[in-house]
Amino acid sequence: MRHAMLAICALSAAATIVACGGGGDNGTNPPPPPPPPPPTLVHAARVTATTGLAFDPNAVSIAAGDTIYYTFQSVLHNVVFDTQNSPANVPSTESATVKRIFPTAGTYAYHCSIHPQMTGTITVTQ
Ligand SMILES: [Cu+2]
Repeated sequence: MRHAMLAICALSAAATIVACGGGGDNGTNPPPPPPPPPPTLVHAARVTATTGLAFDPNAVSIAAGDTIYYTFQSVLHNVVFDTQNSPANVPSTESATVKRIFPTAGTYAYHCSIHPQMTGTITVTQ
């Protein structure tokens, strides 16, 4: 019994080169992706209770809901608020940072009870 010879056809080496038409610019480019959303803004300001016995800066304006970071240098200070409905006073602290949030518009005066000449004001706008 003779087996049928399978003819194996080698693919032609003549590759068909399909030239891509370069002239297809007809305004169909996809739109650019939208820009990423802006980062969440953190509203905060810093007040430093300095070794020079001052609050620096001693007047700060922020918006309601913003945070003040009180940074205490290497001298013991505190923050005693003189205004009704202020955030909690900051007990005597050194070499640390304590934050207070001001949720309500108003003008908040404060001082350091250890150094009465140290005074400051936080003005909170709506
Ligand atoms: Cu002080």
